[in-house]
Amino acid sequence: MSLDQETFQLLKSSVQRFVQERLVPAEDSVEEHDEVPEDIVSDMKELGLFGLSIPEEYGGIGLTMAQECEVAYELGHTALAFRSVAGTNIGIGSQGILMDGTPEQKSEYLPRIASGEMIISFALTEPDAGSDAAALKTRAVADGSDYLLTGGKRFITNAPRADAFTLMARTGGPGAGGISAFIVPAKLPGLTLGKPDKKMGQRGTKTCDVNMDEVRVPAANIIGGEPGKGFKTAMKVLDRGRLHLSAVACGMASRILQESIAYAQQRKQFGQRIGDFQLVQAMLADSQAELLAAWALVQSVAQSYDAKPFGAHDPEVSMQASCAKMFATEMVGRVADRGVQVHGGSGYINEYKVERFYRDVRLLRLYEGTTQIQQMVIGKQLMKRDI
Ligand code: COS
Repeated sequence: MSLDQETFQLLKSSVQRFVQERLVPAEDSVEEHDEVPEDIVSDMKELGLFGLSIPEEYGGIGLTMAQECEVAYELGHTALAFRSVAGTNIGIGSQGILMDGTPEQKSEYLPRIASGEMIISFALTEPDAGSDAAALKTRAVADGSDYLLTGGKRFITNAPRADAFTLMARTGGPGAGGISAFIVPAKLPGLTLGKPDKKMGQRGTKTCDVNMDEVRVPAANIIGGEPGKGFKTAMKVLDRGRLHLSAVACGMASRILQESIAYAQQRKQFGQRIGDFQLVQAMLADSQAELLAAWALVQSVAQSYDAKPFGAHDPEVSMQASCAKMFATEMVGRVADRGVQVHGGSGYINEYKVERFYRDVRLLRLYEGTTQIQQMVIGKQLMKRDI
């Protein structure tokens, strides 16, 4: 059950207000201290942001994908670290349980994830398995009614804050069919975290390695209760995540465009506003047109996503989600680059927001599948068409 339109519009305007009144003023503090303040995290929980995508029966808000994208677009209007705090609960951490979990797993975990009481991360990537996710090496060896997990995960978003992980490990032979998805509590003996990663941007976003040495996890924690299904669960989760990130990219492009227009309106050179020069207008115009195109694409793909049965794999929709991720994240890269250009020398100075947004958006083209992986997904699907 999704929210009715009127209630949804109220939620959307609360998020818009929250972004403008609470998050935007805290951007400099996040940049300086590399931390999202705890009182803001509490307010985000209160607003229901951690449970946007989780159905009401589990204590969430139960947005459709199209509605979730609209909220993600609003959250994209500020430093991306804020969204990231709730991002894995909304998306890649929780959705595997929601799509493929047993009724017991859903009722045990989803309410705590929806409220934000439990932070859940998604652990797929490893030092030798990034784009080639099916090559992951973390082993899960059966031992009575448990599995012993040994291996290392890399660049895991929210790992330093996580209470649990949706974690992919190999229970069977090589390739995708040998992978299972586990729910792994963070506080188990043998599970340790690496040092927080130092990143190019997105200060306040927390990532680190997760290392496991014979971590004992009950077999009952395999998502869906059946081994060998974890790769498909991960891919379905990523389809949804890719769409969510496309909406975030559009929101951030809109913010960068606003910053650029404001600068072009007040900065004077050669006796007039720089925005009155056609070469500056051309940059703004290109950004506006590309943003509109990307946002229309994201909304249309989100509707296709909502039209298929929840949790089912429709390769055409997966292909469309990859199109949205590729187009919107590449678009915001260009918009950020023009944003810096419109600001001239000031665009290279940290006190102007475009400098940090330029660094922040660079990650969007990398995580949850690089642009080249999206091209592969799209190309592979096109080659299956019977023309
Ligand atoms: N939903 C459900 N199932 C999917 C799927 C999807 N979106 N995509 C693929 N599958 C299934 C396939 O149907 C196939 O099942 P069968 O064996 O029953 O036919 C199985 O998964 C293996 O698929 P495929 O052969 O296409 O897997 P590949 O090893 O070629 O990998 C890519 C496909 C490259 C697309 C995948 O590894 C990928 O997305 N890599 C990027 C990982 C990523 O985004 N990492 C970021 C980490 S999270 S920040």
